[in-house]
Amino acid sequence: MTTASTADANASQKNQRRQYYDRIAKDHMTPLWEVLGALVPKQPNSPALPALWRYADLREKVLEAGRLITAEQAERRVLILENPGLAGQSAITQSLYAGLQLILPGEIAPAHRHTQSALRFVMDGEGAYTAVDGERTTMRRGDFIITPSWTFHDHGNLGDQPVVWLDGLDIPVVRFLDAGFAEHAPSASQDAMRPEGDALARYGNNMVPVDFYQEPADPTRVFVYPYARTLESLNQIASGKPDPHFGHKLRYVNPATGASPMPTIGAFTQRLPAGFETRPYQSTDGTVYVCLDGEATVSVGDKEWHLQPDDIFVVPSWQPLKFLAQRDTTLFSFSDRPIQKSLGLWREARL
Ligand code: 1HN
Repeated sequence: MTTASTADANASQKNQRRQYYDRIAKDHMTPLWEVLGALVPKQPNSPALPALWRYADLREKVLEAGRLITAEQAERRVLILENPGLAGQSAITQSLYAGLQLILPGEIAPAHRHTQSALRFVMDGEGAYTAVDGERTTMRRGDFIITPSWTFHDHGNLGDQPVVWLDGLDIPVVRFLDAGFAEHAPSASQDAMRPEGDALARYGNNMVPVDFYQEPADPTRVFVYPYARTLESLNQIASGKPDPHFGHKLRYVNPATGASPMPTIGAFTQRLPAGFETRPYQSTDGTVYVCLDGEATVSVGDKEWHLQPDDIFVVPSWQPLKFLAQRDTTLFSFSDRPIQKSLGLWREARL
């Protein structure tokens, strides 16, 4: 056959296939062979993009929301941090949602519960509290607070400053599974059933009540991990030799089981000593980071940023990650690692 007739034959075959696809589409069928490579990629190829939010630049815009809508009107006054590769999906990674929540002095965010699990990471201001299933905790910068699935929670600000924290939720996971339920509590503020600090004293001090035995997948009763305690650990271990990929990195656990505090979201704290450069690292759990303290250069895939305190950035699945710390730098991070681990899907590459 001549080249011209081969081209004709190819064009005709393409045309026949296209017509065939159009016909079977009416029966809600579609050919696998056109999409197989995309369905089963050789390695993760997330549509989520590396992205950075500089809180110092965004703070005024967050506070502006406080003049446009009350916490009561909004139910939760939050600016969603939406991944630029996932526009319209209210997601920062394929599995996780993140947002900046503002609560002004005197305001309350009314009590409700939902099947979505949530974490709070306190960033700005003092005087707010979160109540989880009848116990309040005062929110301080760097505190990691959780509201496990189906626990009632409300927030309030008893102080004289705006308070802002980062919310992290497993909203996209629950949406994907069509397993979302929610309800309001009978009253806007939960009555205190236990004094502040009760859960931490009972479950968070290397002891548990004598008759308490927990199922491995149950969330922890410790719902606040105070930054003061995290700092004690980081400061103590920082004199040791840093891991080449992580520096000094710890994962938050349910102290009764050693598992992640919640079954869908894992959280981590990390110290990079001044002058330390990490080896490149990849993992399948797309991860949201907050720079709490210090100064570092981070590269995520083809992006590079100079990190300052309060910067938030996202590392999508399998994007190479590398840090160079100019000063002692403290990072908080969270991801869907516990889901991937429990399904046998989690992978990492230490380069
Ligand atoms: C929620 O309950 C909170 O309780 C924050 O503070 C953000 C985003 C979507 C759905 C529920 C909160 C939320 C949320």
